[in-house]
Amino acid sequence: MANVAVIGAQWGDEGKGKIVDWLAERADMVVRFQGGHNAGHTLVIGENVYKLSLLPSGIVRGTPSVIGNGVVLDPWALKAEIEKLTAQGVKVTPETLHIADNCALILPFHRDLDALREDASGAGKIGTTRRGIGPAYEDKVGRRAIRVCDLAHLDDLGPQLDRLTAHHDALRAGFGEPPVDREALLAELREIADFVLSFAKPVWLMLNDARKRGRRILFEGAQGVLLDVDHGTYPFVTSSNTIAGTAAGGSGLGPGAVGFVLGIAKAYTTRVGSGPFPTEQENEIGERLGTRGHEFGTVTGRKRRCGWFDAVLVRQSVAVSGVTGIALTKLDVLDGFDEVGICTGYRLRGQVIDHYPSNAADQAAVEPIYEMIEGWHESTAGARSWAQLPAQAIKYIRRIEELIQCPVALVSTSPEREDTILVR
Ligand code: 2SA
Ligand code: MG
Repeated sequence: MANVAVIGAQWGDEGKGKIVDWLAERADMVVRFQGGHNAGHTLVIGENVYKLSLLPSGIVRGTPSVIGNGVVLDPWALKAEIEKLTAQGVKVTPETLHIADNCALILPFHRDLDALREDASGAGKIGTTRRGIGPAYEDKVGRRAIRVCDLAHLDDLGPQLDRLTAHHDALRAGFGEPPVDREALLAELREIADFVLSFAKPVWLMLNDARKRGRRILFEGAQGVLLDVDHGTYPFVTSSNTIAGTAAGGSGLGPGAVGFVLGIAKAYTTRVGSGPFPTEQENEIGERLGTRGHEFGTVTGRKRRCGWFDAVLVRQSVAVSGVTGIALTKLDVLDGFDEVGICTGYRLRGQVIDHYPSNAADQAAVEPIYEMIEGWHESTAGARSWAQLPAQAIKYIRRIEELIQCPVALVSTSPEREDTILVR
């Protein structure tokens, strides 16, 4: 089996957690390569539900798990998540968890800044998870970040800390906030340093070595392609590249390391946070999708916006992320609709277009063109074979494949791992 990268093909929450868990069994390692504890991956194993934000999903079953350099890491969130999992009976040890020593840290003032900006933005709000993700990436790219490896040298941070605090003090002053308390920050970091460092290493070495020995690596993407900082609905995006191309760079491997790219897409569309959403249904249809699909954020509990499947967007995700096959999830949520809609194109100021424009105003202005397909009244919940699917559901899947120009490789029909149909 080639290495697999699992990425979200929509706005996140496509059900990556379950698919990663399903694939983790066949992998020797699971690697997170971007994002931070803004992710929300839910795993249902028998009676137990595990909600992960930062840790790779492999951790629950004891598959060696890696947090790559492309991730921004909040040390306190890490500790809290490990403690929560430990209480659920999951063992997290330096043998099962490996953290890149060149990861940039999320610090308390990043979280503050994220919230201050969101609260001050009114209608221009991004709708972030308020975890400090954006500000932490800004400092990384601005060459001011404190990284995991620096935790071993807290007494020598001098000039780096000067640059970092000078930058934040100016920003904080703009919000009427006091300057960063350096001594308090250092004290907090000293307290948590050994805990984080116990998992830290140059994971690129470990991963390259694993590659040489033919170990199978599963790359676990977070969020989705439409939240990618370049390819997504900018500025309503997250602050990392979420496409499969990041799997290599975000973990310290060459581009050839990523073999099969599995894009996860819901059989309809959801979005949490602000920003354009052409197929959004602010009506009974959207309500019904949200209720049947339990569409609430894993991390923040926010209600997700819901709408019909947008084939234009998924086709674009397939292209920019190099998706080899799609896993279609939550098909059962569509059970019982008289008809289901698929967006096949857009109308923008009278012109028909077949892709999503880059400009934010154009993105907000497009009107979806729908193809309505007869629905099915049978239940698909828990179906485990193609033969158990109603004919109309199969028709729906085949039409999606045609429109997105990518085969559907898996269909998921419930949160349970076994309720998965392998199409080819
Ligand atoms: P941020 O916090 O800077 O990354 O927010 C920027 C945008 O990215 C969106 N975003 C997400 N969208 C869906 N799911 C995400 N993870 C959690 C989940 C979210 C939650 O799986 O449920 O619990 O609310 C996620 N993370 C970031 C975010 O909504 C902004 O639009
Ligand atoms: Mg999620």
